[in-house]
Amino acid sequence: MNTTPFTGADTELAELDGTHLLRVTPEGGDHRAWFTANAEALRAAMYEHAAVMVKASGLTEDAQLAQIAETVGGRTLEYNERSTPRSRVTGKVYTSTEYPKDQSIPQHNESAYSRNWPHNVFFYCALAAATGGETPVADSAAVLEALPAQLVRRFEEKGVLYTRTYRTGMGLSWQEGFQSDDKGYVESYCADQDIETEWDGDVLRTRQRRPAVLAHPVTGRRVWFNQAHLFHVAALPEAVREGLLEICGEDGLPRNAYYGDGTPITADEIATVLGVYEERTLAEPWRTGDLLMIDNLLTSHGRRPFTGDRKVVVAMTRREAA
Ligand SMILES: O=C(O)CCC(=O)C(=O)O
Repeated sequence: MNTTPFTGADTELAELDGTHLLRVTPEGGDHRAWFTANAEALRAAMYEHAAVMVKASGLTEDAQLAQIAETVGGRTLEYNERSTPRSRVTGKVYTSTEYPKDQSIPQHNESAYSRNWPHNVFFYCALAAATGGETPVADSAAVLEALPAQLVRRFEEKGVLYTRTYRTGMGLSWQEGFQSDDKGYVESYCADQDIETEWDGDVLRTRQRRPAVLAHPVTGRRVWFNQAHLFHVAALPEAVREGLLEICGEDGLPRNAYYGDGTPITADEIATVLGVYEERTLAEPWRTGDLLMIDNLLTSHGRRPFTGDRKVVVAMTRREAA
């Protein structure tokens, strides 16, 4: 693919086992004019390298992230069909996942369990942590290539079955997951998205089958694109897993993953997937003012633990015609 050149910026490529991150440092001046002039170059760089970090982006307000995301990525999305806690900051700009600072967030492609996954995700670092808190990336095509062929074949043939139990006080409630208090709306959304539902009073169980591997609509690259390793009960720390299984039973876990035909994915298979991600993960330190933009199909992202205060906000986009 031909890379469109940037104007008014220095670029530098970081690479690790097939994962790329292009650092772009604008020369300064009017940041909106720079993003507008370089929108095509940024899109081309995301197709080529999957992840682009604009250092010292010139953004000073959270709301500006939505403007940049629209200029570069297209229509900004609401965070619907949620799987993690996030809060709206302003408009369609949200906090990144609000997990305790001493925990990592494993690599994942945003909303891969949903049909409405974003094409691009834009992260703006409004405040860098004292230590840690990187948002690592791992190339989804490199991950696919590195996984054992038999495992990929099984996942590709069967797909992934995501199961969820929404209840208040353990994981997300259905009201938070679907951003509505209206059971009728949730029913029609789920029917429309091929999500099976089962109500038990105010507890909602859902099941949805989704592919494990996709082809990128523009580059054609085949990518590992699922959240089986995030949803699977084996991904939880042992004490949490044992506790949850005792309280909820396997059928009532806040979330879990199986092969698409309902057969179990083993803990060893999940460990293999997590190991392959780990080896291909590139973590660029944040400085306040940096902006990371990713192609959500071509790369996963996660979060490293951190100390001190940290604020990273997110905007997600979809291109109309892809
Ligand atoms: O806070 C971050 O850097 C990213 C968190 C994350 O993985 C997410 O919000 O999906």
